[in-house]
Amino acid sequence: MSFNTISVIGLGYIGLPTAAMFASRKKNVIGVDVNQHAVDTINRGEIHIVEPDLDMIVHAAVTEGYLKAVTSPEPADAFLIAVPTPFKNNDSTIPEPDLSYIKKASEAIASVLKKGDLVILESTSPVGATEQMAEWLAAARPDLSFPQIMGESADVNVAHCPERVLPGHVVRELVENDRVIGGMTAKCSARAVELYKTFVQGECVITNARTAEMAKLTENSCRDVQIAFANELSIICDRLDIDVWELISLANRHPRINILQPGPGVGGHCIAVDPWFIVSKTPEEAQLIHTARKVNDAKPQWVINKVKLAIADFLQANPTKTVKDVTISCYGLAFKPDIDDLRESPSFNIFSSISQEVKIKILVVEPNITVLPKNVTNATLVDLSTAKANADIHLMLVDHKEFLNTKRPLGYVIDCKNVWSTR
Ligand code: SAJ
Repeated sequence: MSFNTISVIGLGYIGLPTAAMFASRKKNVIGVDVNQHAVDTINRGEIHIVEPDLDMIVHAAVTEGYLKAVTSPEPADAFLIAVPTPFKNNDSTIPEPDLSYIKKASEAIASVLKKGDLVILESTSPVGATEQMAEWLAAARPDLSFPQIMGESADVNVAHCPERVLPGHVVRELVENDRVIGGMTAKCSARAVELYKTFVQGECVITNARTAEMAKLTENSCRDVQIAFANELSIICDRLDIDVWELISLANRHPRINILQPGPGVGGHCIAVDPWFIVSKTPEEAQLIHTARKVNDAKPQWVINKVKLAIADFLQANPTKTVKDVTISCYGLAFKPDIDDLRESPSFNIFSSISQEVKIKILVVEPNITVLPKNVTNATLVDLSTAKANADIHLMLVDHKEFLNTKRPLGYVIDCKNVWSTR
């Protein structure tokens, strides 16, 4: 059975581009989001998130009548759930995933489900979440059968197909990346492949739902562990007076070594989050993954301590000055290069801690924003040359393209990204 109408629940960084790609292939797409502002913006043919090329695709899809946004689900042939899976707001030392958005989304679509529909969970989820979602659907619709009981003859098919696209490259990666398809049965997988083949040019590789869930968590945990290795090396090298960047480039000349780059910490909404979904499920077994999280989470404080040491050094060398006379320039606040996203950013957190803990003057250069967030009051957003000319301490946090190939400033330099080569 083909899919004439496709519904995407959650119109954020993943859901909206996915909805737009189906619509660009002339499928009728109903996007659902609880955020009225997002719904209104999309229905005007505009977008409420920053992602290259997405605005054109959404504009065309809405204008041609293939994409509309609504606040409550309507009947469709396939439903893709792309809602957030944040942490629970509790005091646990191991953050636990909060599946309440998935529960709400499944309960919302349950009322419009019919025999023959396909439900896909795209949200990054702990192992077992797809089976749990199928239970919630079954509880809400006892008149329909689901794969956990009826297997291949179920009325409704269910699969987990995790998204794997890189922010900033979503439109291209949605089409080109291979896709992991984890159906609860073989038929569920086959139908999910048929759906994604509407626009996916990469291979759709079939597995079961639990393995698909774990595959996504594994990819991001693998990157987290590798970055933790680089971050730990940077701290060891600092103690041993070795240039970590030179060290890594030498080691990477070995044909089987490929060490990633250290930085001020790991940010974003995925790599610093997903490993916890493994650790919270298997705390005894996930020792290395847990340690990597701790190493990466500790790196911002290490950088803050470096800044404090630089201030103490500066004051010792300039005994007539006090803390209030010291100026620091911070270069970059986003969670990674060439984006404007300051959320979950170690660089922003470092900047914010310095501004709260140490009463020095702060200049900030962040080429991707025009104003500092409203809650920041004791820092000034300036251009690169002003920051370089007017600070005693220079803290390079993000290797934005505007900073590359610029001259190292005079004064104390703490370079977390090897932009100004010599330490
Ligand atoms: N980082 C380093 N050193 C490095 C590479 C990255 O410190 O060598 C830092 C970045 O500065 C940033 C963080 O890691 O703070 C994460 O950045 P990223 O570019 O590695 O990844 P994300 O979070 O933008 O996207 C990841 C991707 N996953 C993998 O590369 C395995 C993407 O494919 C996923 O779809 C996405 O997570 C997601 O949605 O899960």
